[in-house]
Amino acid sequence: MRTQVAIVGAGPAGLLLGALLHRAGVANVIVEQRSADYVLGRIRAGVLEQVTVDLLHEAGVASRLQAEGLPHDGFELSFGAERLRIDLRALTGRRVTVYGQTEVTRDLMAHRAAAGLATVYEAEQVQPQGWDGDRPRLTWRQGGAEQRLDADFIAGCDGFHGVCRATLPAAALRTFEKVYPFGWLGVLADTPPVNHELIYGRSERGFTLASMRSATRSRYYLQCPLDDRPEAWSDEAFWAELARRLPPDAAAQLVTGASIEKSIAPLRSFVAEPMRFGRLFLAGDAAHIVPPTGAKGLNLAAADVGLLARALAEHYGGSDAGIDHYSARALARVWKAERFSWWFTSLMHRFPDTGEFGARLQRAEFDYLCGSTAAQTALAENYVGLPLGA
Ligand code: RFL
Ligand code: PHB
Repeated sequence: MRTQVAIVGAGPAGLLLGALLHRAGVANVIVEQRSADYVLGRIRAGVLEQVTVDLLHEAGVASRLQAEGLPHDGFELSFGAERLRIDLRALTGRRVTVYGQTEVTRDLMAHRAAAGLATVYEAEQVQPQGWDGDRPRLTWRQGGAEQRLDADFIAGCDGFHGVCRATLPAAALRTFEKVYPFGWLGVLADTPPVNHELIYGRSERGFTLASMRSATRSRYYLQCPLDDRPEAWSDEAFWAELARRLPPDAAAQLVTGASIEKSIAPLRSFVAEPMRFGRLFLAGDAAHIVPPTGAKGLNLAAADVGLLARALAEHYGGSDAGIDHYSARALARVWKAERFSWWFTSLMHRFPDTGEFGARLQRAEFDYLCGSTAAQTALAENYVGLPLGA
């Protein structure tokens, strides 16, 4: 088999890259190690920046998003019982859209199938090869047979645990990492959300986030110890703990019900530099991870592939400037999102090691936000997302 761009991974980064390249007339094949149902079963992001929504429009995959996505003009922070609304629209003129990663992925998969584009699922032992020369290719095993895809370029969109970054020689790569001493326990339930906008809450008992997927489906998170297990939490225990961490007037609105998903995610900041190695490019979680507090992970993945699709289309139009600048351009924006996600995580969580001094600094930061339009604007402009060229 031969194509122009071989994409590893059918998560949001790989699927959106495939759709954008197809729009630009660049042939591509996606090779994914899991089944489509497995990919759709992962409950992850919920908030899309305008840059991401614009890229989905550009790819021709935004009709359901436009009909069903919930535009949000603001969100709330709470510190104990105190609440502060961040008015995104008034502070930045922009908004975010609440639409689940599962739905984005489903729309991209349907679009890909309708366009007749090749996606190989359940590929075993995927290996990128020849990326440092001029004959890149992917090999994998399927049904006991060795398969091979020759390409001009390989796009590593295979997430944090993927094979592309792992294949690179250690000397070619610099990595930066911060692991946080807690995780997020998430619950999805078919109950109306506690508030019409998201609430990011700091309480004495730890962080909580009240989010949603629709007017009838809520998504909640609780900061939890790293060694906690979802099976250790009954639904009743989860709802009781959530009610203790939400501001009391929001907790009074809580509607409980059976959970339809419960999982724990560790929190990590990670960047690998550079994001290009000869004819191999990294994009999305394959190159960087942010803690979910700023809702930046999926949005960064979309921004990366927006830049990469443009760069590859330019290559086939005769200019290599885009692919030569891809890594530096993407990383400049990635580091700003890393900073913001780290800052927002640091403000809102209980840290076991910073004691009362750390807690007082968090309190002072919250008070500063309450009293300063400048501080609120800085938060809001990062939350709605920096422009693609930032
Ligand atoms: P993905 O989604 O991990 O997809 C990578 C794909 O590659 C496949 N793969 C391989 N395929 C072939 N060969 C191999 N050797 C392979 N190894 C792996 C995998 O099976 C998979 O299908 O990465 P991608 O596409 O870069 O997308 C990144 C996003 O998924 C991620 O950043 C977000 O989910 C992060 N995130 C959030 N981001 C936001 O923008 N807003 C949010 O509100 C938000 N909330 C979250 C989140 C992540 C969370 N968790 C669980 C980590 C909330 C949570 C709880
Ligand atoms: C979610 O709805 O899953 C969600 C929303 C905002 C975040 C993280 C996750 O910051």
